Amino acid sequence: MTFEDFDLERGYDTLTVGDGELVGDQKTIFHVLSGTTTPDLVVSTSHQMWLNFKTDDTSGSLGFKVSYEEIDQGSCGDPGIPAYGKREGAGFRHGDRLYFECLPAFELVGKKNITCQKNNQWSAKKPSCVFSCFFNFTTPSGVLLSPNYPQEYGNNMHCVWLIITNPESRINLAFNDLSMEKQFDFLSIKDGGKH
Ligand SMILES: [Ca+2]
Repeated sequence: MTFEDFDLERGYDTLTVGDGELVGDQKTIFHVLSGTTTPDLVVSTSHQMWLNFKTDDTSGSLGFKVSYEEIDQGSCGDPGIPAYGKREGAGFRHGDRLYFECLPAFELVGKKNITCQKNNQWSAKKPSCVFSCFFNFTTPSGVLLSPNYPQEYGNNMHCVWLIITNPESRINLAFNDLSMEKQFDFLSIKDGGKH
């Protein structure tokens, strides 16, 4: 079972996921999910799994999109590849290990490698790749993101990026998606490398 979109009213609306056939059985609960935090995937111990979605009397949210797929006994399932990252190792079976790396300008947050354990669960979540707050770009083209994009950026940050291209060239900067709190958060762009 993998989570594609997930946004429930934090603390009030919940999706509970459990193992086996006994809906609501406390002993079989894998996760009680709320807000926007999800596991990479959930793997059952047998051929049955249950979901219990509960909302309170006010305030909705975007909701969720979860998909499931039948997999072999002895597999931990495909945990996916982090956005802006790479993965090595192809097996998802007991004892198999996956190695992760992030693209240049991204920092890996979490575990660099994870192992498929006997209980059909990975030893950890796959890591995420977060855009660095300081980076010098020297390639002819590139993409800059606010740290955590497309999630919200953090508080009290001060990031500096420098773009250095071929001395005979100029630089064309295009904005694809910009959403910042007016007046309090700034993005300044300067020419010539002097701040
Ligand atoms: Ca609600």
